[in-house]
Amino acid sequence: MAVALPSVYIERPLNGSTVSGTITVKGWAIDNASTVGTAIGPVQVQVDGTTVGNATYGLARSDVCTAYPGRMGCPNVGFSYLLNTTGFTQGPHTVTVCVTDTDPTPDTGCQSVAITVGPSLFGRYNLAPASRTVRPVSIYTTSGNVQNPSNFLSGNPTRLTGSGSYVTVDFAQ
Ligand SMILES: [Ca+2]
Repeated sequence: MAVALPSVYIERPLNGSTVSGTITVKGWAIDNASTVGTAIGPVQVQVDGTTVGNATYGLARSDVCTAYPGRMGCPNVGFSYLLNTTGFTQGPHTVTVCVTDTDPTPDTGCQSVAITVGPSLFGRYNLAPASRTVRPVSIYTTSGNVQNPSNFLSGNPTRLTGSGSYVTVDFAQ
């Protein structure tokens, strides 16, 4: 008899969606698609095949348990995980969630969704080139107690004393 692997369903992010910042990976998981199984153990979240963490499992999902009545763990079969995508390169990635049942023969079921990591929320307003070294050319203004502000331009020490003191430099760009 074929082993029915645990069923896992990723509801967010949507397959093919473009995301940025911290996103919620959520869905539900139950054992064995065809018979009543065991409780689900770890719910592992992977990005491009590398494990990034374990989701919180046990969120109430009575809607799922109405569709799949009598499953172990019901109605608390939902999972959720906060995934910070800011460290990932922009472009396509694969988010995979793998769940393992808890009987003496562990079986693992996985589901994957394809996402595209887009620019961050304010990325479209950042017009700076990705890599360019700029240097201040002049002191625009100072406020408060600033000693030798022009030292800032030559890489020598500038001392700011007291809260609220600042130097505004001009990059002439
Ligand atoms: Ca099993």
